[in-house]
Amino acid sequence: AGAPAVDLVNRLVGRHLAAGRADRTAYHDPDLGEVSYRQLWSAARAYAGRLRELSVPAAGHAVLIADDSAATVAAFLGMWWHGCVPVPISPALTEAEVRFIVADCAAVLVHLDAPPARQSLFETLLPGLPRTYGAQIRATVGEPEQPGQSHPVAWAVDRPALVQYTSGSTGEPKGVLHSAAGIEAVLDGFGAVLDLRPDDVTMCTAKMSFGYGFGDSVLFPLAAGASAVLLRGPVDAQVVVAAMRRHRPTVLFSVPRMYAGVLAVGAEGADRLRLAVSAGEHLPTHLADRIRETLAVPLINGLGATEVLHIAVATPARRAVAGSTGVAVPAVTMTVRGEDGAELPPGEDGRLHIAGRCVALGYLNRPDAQRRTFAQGGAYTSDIVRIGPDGELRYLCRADDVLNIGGYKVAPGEIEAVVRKTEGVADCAVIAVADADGLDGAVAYAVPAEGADPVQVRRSILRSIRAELAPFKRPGRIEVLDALPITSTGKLARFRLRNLARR
Ligand code: 3SK
Repeated sequence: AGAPAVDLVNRLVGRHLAAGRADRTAYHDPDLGEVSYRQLWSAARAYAGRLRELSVPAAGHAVLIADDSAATVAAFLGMWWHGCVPVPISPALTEAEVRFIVADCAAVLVHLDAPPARQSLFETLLPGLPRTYGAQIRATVGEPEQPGQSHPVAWAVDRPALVQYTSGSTGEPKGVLHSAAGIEAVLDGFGAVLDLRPDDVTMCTAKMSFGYGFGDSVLFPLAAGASAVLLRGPVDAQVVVAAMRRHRPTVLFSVPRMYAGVLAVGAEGADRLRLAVSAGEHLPTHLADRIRETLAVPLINGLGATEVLHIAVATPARRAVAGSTGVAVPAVTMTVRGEDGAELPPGEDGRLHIAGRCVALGYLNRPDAQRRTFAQGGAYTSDIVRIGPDGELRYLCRADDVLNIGGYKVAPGEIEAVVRKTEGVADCAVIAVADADGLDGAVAYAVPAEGADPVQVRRSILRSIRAELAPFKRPGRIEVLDALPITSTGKLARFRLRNLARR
């Protein structure tokens, strides 16, 4: 007998129709308004029908370059219905990244629903592949069923059902292969911690093309039969507060940097909030206290990684321990391990290792990185941590050079490469520097070429990073120096740059 199978579309949507919840709102879509579970189901079914018409091979990878919308979710579901593997990527990625990912996963289809300027760029960038432009969400109440195959595909639990790309320390994105078992595991794991109800209205400030947003705007609210508010376009604190005022969510998912912004703007629209969730980057204790006090709700601080699909370690909502990142969520085992992979006792610093069904199947086409990360029966998350005598996890720092800017993981080398090739630049180094809230931001230090005007060089760098880096990868500060500090062995003295940045 083969591996057991799970019908993802029924698990997330179909069963709400069967349970008489078809007309409940699944999404508050920025363009369409309220979209019901019935409409979502019909749109997914019709989208799967379109994939069949296009002869898209089942089991192939289908890249979604799309902003958040109910139509994007219908496309995800339609892909699962048809049997192909969604590969969501951000429309803000550079041309080179998009081209790399489409080739790396050997995409059989591209779903394009990006802002107009990016849309036409991708049109010319990606010739030759079948493409779709958004699922049709119709007013289906009382309308005949849209065409499409009648039953969604059942996914063998051990085969890839989703690919999420993550930045590596070299800057080359790595495709993480998730199984249907992994999806079920996060629903039973962090999903159980969240305990969403059908009358919850969730809102997540991270887009669903990133792991955190995918879980918070697709998996958890749909599995619970709740409704989710979607934010289209660039998301900043003003946008979040305006959407909170309008929709008055009961559960807010965000990252520490955005919480700091929301508190600064004045957190209106929080009157129905019952829970706030923070993850993506380290949450400093004083910011956690301010969030709890200002929003007046319990706060979950979580630690997740793309390699384990979502949050694997979290603080229980009702018990705040200063400085803690919490304990393993249900069905996850967390251990701290040394360089040799051996488990370390409480109190010792080491690499965080997660075991459980949420651990991904591995990386696409990266056997070496896969061997390093997926080992000892689980996966390493790139965090250096310690388990305290109370059994709670304390986050210490990252295990690699990757920057974490507001939850986005960015390789410093990627920013350095863009700055270095700017006219008039001789050298560059990028480091993370903590701001007044204790949150990391990227600072780029550039050295002008001989004879180049430093003011001009700074302007040129700003132009290149705007042209070549996605907004979330852009350094917040650019400093021009005569030379980069080096150690006695001739290496870059990052600690001296850090001291400079603090002055
Ligand atoms: O922090 C992360 O990198 C992350 C990744 C996937 C899902 C959730 C989170 C918080």
